[in-house]
Amino acid sequence: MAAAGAFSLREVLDAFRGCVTERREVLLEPYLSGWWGLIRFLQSLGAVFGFISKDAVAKVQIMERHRRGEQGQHYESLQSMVEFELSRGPAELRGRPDSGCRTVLRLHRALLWLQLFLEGLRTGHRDSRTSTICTDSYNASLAKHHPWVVRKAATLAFCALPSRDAFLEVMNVGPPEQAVDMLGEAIPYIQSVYGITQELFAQHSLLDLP
Ligand code: 1Q0
Repeated sequence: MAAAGAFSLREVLDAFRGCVTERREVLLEPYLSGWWGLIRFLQSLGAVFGFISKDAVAKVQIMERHRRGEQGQHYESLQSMVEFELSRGPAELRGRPDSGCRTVLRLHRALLWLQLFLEGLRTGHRDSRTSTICTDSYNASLAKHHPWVVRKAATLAFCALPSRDAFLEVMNVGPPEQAVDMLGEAIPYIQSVYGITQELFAQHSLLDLP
């Protein structure tokens, strides 16, 4: 168990593993708790990443407000959320900047970045540059949804990333080889959450919510 406040990939892994039920539903409680773990890690990387973690915190908080709100029972899983928000009509949904669907869509897109980034770390060489892995993953995923100024700021921030070995170390799961094994274990869970969400959102034409 990691010390209080410290990042441990194990906890993030457990959270994403706990997301998918036997009926292939994605539960929001572990989903958001996985996000909190990632955010804590991002915050520990320093102020350069502040604008990114701020945005992620704001989005997770929107989701927590939904879950605590009067309609909280509909925010148990992504499936129940989609069903509930769509039942109010697609026009209403598209007009809401704080809907669960558009908020999760942002996190969902970031999850693709994470998947690519972790895969890049896992398969990278000892001396691979994390900033390059990160930029490549970003360009292949989130970048196409971001305006120029965000892309510029993000790419600049990536230059401040620590080396691959330092990264593997802060994962808090032991020596680098063990960290690489743990990544191999974690990635399929993240992929599965990503895949189910992608299918759900595609099925309901929610992949382009403004
Ligand atoms: C490790 C380096 C972290 C790099 C994170 C890459 C993502 C870059 C994203 C740049 C976002 C800029 C802030 C604002 C964006 C919003 O405009 C945008 C759209 O929202 P909206 O409301 O304007 O439509 N928001 C997003 O796209 C959401 C972005 C959330 C990013 C959350 C990233 C969380 C990262 C956690 C670090 C995980 C590293 C794990 C490594 C573990 C192994 C040691």
